[in-house]
Parts: sequence; C-alpha cells; structure tokens
Amino acid sequence: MRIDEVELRIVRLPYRSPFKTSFGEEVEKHAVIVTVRSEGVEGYGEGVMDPFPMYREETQAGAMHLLRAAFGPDLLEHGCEHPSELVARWARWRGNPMAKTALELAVWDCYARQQGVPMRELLGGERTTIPVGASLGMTKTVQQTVDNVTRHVEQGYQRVKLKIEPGWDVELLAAVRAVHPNIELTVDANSAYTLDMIATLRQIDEFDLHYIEQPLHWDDMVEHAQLATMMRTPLCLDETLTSPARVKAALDLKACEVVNLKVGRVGGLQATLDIHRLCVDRNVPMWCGGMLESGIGRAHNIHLATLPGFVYPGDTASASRTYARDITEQQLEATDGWMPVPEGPGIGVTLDHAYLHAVTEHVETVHR
Ligand code: OSB
Ligand code: MG
Repeated sequence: MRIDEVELRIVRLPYRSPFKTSFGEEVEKHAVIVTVRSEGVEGYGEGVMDPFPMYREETQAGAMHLLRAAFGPDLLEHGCEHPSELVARWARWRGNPMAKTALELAVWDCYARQQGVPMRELLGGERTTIPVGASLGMTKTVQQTVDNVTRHVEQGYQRVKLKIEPGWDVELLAAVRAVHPNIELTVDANSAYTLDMIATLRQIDEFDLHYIEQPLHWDDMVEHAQLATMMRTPLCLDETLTSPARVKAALDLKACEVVNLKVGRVGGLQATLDIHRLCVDRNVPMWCGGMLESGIGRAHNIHLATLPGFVYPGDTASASRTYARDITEQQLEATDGWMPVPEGPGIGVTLDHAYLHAVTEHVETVHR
C-alpha cells in the first residue's frame, strides 16, 4: 500500500454538557483527526490523547510531534503491505500508543475502503449491531445522577456506569440502587482510591456491581491484585492496560477479571487483536471502552466491538448524548441499547466537511 499523503488536524468539539470524572471536568473534546490518502482513497483515524495528561501521560503536543517527525514520515517513505505491520515497525519508538493508534487506524480504514469491505469484516467481527451501556459523569447532586440513570435505563441502555471518587460513592450507590435494584450497574473511579481506603471500598463492594473499574493508581497492577483478594466484586482495569504484554501480566497477577479495551490506550488495532485473542483463550470478559470520541473514533470502536470476545456492553453509546453535532454525516445512534454498525466500506462514515472546517483549530500535512 503506497501512502500519498498524511494530514493531521486538531479539532475542538463542544460537549452538550460538561463531563466530570475524578480527574476533572471537561467542556469540550480536543481530538487529533488523521487522514491518510492512498491512490485516491481516504481513511480516517482519531487520537484520544488530551492536551494535558489527565487520563494517561500522553499529550496532544507530544503526539503531534511524533506523528509529524516519526510515524508519519516513516509511513510516507515505506508504505505497508498490510496495516497490521505498522505498530510492530514503530516499536523502535517506545510507548506513545495513542499517537501510533491515530495513524494506524487511518491506514486500516483506508485499506478497508480500498478493498471495499467494512472494517468489522477485516477484523473478524460478525455482529451488525453491538450492545451498549452509558458512562455517566458526576453531577452536582445525587438526585441528578439518579434521574440520569433512570433516563438511560428508559432509553434501553444495557448497563450504566457511574463515575465515582471518594465522597461521591456510597451515598450515590445507595440512592441509585434504591430506585434501580436490578440493573447492570458498574462504577469507574479513574484511579481515585488508595488501598488504605479499604473500608469505603468494602462498602462499595455491597452494591452488586457488575465490576469496579480502575479503583487504584493509573499504572498499578500489584495493589489491584491485592485489592482483588479483599473484594467479591470483580475488578476491571482501564488505565493500567497499555499493551498486550501488560494485559497478560495483569491477568497472570490476577489484578483484574474484566478487561476494558480501548484501542488508543493499547497501541492500535493489531495490539487490540492480540489482546482479544489472549482474553478469548483465557475466557476473560472484555468490553469496548470509549473516550467520548467523535464519529470517527466512535465508528472505529463500533466495528471493533463486533468481535466475539466483547461479551459485556461497551461505552460506545449514542453520539447525541455527547455532541449536538458531529464531524461525520452519519449520526451514530443506539436504539434500545443496541448500536448499529455503520454500513459501507471501511468504518462506514463520511465527513461533514462544513462542520469539520468550523471546528478545526489546526491542520497540517506531513512531509517525508
Ligand atoms: O475512564 O472510561 C473512562 C471518558 C474519557 C476518559 C476516560 C473515560 C471516559 C469515559 C467515557 O468513561 C466513555 C464514553 O462515553 O466514551
Ligand atoms: Mg475508565
């Protein structure tokens, strides 16, 4: 595959309402949108790194630098036979999985469009619709979250995940469980707790949660493994799982029983396929996480979540929960908790060029 052009773009997409987690409150998405052009066909990828390292340590400025000076020029110079080669080739540049993924995804999409097949087919996914849940940010009052849960349950979401932190946990869960005793409910702490808060964690353990996501430090496995022996609720890791090797280590250590898979965090689709195989072999349930992506990253996630190992509902909910208008022409919307896979070649979405232009903060072309 010859690559003729690589374009890097930073967009700022306003959220419909602020998204609050234990690492802060955000009012807009800063996304890196990568376009590759090959023999007249375009493909799109999205980078999920933030301007500041709040979730993992990658930053947008660092990613732009590497895309511009390392991964982009390498791709222009050498092309590829198949997109699955790229991440191994870029391994000589350490880490930076989100930056690598943004470009790798664009090549996969372009390749699939050239072949005239949907991405899910290239990946080995069979479903044409995927089960989805919703991730609910923290609110001012407990009642607001309870109402928010009710709204999402009424819309048919198959699982509700609540963002928690110390002080926004036990009372919240008691209130939600009082109204919704039987729904599939999870919590995501985004690393807000430490092992010495075990008394609170034990209380959280009493609410029949499907799993608890990333309670401890964002790079830890050892303390999560300790915590797992003290709780009956399964632990799910997110932030900690940054590569196939680290997923294997976390499973070997029994630091988690459930895997949140985010393609950007683990270093691309080939890494994701490796993790998928490992988890299927070991019977470890997986689900597809989200980073409030635009229609491009969301469409990639939806295709990925068609793989058979994604047995729990993912976070790839309706785009309209997050955005009043998206940069894709297709509105990615779930009905009754099922998200249809966009049809057509590649990820199956086309760009809303007028809006893309309006929300573009910066655009550049990569040189060889
Ligand atoms: O921890 O899963 C997370 C959003 C941004 C950063 C981290 C996370 C999230 C979400 C939102 O939970 C999931 C989504 O709706 O895309
Ligand atoms: Mg998470």
